[in-house]
Parts: sequence; C-alpha cells; structure tokens
Amino acid sequence: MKIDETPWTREEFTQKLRMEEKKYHIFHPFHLAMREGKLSKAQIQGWVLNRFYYQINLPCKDAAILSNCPDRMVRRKWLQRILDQDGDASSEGGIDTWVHLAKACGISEENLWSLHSVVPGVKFAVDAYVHFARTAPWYEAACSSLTELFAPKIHQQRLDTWPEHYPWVDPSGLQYFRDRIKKANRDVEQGLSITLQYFKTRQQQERAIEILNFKLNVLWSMLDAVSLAYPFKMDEHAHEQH
Ligand code: AHQ
Repeated sequence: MKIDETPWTREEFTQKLRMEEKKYHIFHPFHLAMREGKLSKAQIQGWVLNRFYYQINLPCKDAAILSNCPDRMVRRKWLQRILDQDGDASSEGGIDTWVHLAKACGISEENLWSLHSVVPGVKFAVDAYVHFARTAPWYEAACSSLTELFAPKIHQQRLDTWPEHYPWVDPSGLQYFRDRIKKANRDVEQGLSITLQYFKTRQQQERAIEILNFKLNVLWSMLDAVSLAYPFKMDEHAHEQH
C-alpha cells in the first residue's frame, strides 16, 4: 500500500497538532476530579508539591534548548522563558509565584524546596523531559513545548473552579495560573512558528506529532504518579477535608 508522502499544508499541520488535545492532561482523572472539586486538601497539596519539580526544571530545560540552538534570533526570544520562571531584577518569576501558590495551600516553603514529596514517577517524567531537551535537536525540543497550545484552558479552569471548590486556598495563590495564560499564548506563537518552519516533509511533520505525544505522556504520567501517591480515600468527602 503506497504511504501518502504529501506534506500537510500549514493549516492542516497546525490542525493535526491541535487535534492531539484529546490526550492533554486536562482529561486525566486527577484533573477531572480537581475541576469537580473532588480533591482533598492532601491531594491538592500533593499536586502542588510535585508540580514544583516540573516548574523548577523548566529554566534548565529551556537553557538546554538555547545551548543547542545556533539561531540568534530564536535564542533572543526563547530566553524570555527562562526569565519568566527565574524572574529578574525587576520582577519575580513563575518559581516565586509557585511558592506563593504553595503557601496559599498551607505548604511551608521549606517543605516545598525540600522536594521530599516528589514521587519517583514525577521525577522520572520530568527528568526525561529535561534529558530530551538536552539531547534532541533544538527544534525538536522547541516542538515539545507545544503542549502549551492547550494550557490556557487548563489555567482558566483552575481560576474558575478553585475559589468555589477549594475556598481554603488563599485566592492570591492563584496568580500563577493568571500569569501563565498570556505567557502560554506568547510561547506557543514562537513554538508553532519554529515547528512549521523546521518540520517540512510529511515524515518530519509526523515526527512532530510523535514529539508532541512524548510530551503529552510526560504530563499524563506525572498525574498518574501523583494519583497513586495521593489516592482517593473511600470514606473521604472533599468538603469534610478542610
Ligand atoms: O506553567 C507551565 C509552563 O510554564 C510551561 C512551559 C511549557 C514547556 O516549556 O513545556 N509547558 C508548560 C506547562 C505549564 N503548566 C502546565 C499546567 O498544567 O499547569 C501545562 C504545561 C504544558 O502544557 O506543557
């Protein structure tokens, strides 16, 4: 059977990338329970403690891409992602804002930074993502950030549901989600233009879909590990938890 080698148009390729949304972790049982207000305080805290390992690894992941990228114009823009998380002299970064989220959830800064609660499956998934960024061609690592195509919706969902379902979380802690909506859209603009530029043949385009699925699996398996570590207790009702 002859395999179709015809490259997708830019629109078709973009649509094919967007269609992978069905595998995004917004549909993971843990996230569905979060949206429905079914998570206990321990489960929310476990999620915040574990996601922190992902957050603090983003700057090294992005620096790995920079170190592999020979294109000065790409580097100038990609650099912003590191500042977004690490902050700079004039503004705190996402890592600081995540510390605020943790404190708003009743987690001490010492406990957060100790990383004692980071479970093996989360560490493994995040380390795999950083390893990929260090060893894959820079444009493949750039392509893997395109799960952020779907991120604004998940950030908005938390902003919409946490105040009602998790009133014990100080609302000021939600600032991270607010900040990321605009930044995710800006990130995706560059990530998509790099992907459309560097993945031209049909085979390369199929490779881009494969890369996106690798990263979708990173995010999905993180939630698998968190769900296992912070299981639903049969007799536990979320509303009795705080
Ligand atoms: O807060 C997130 C973030 O800063 C990033 C950067 C980007 C990347 O480089 O892979 N991905 C990402 C994501 C963030 N938040 C996640 C969430 O669920 O809050 C989603 C995640 C992503 O969609 O890849």
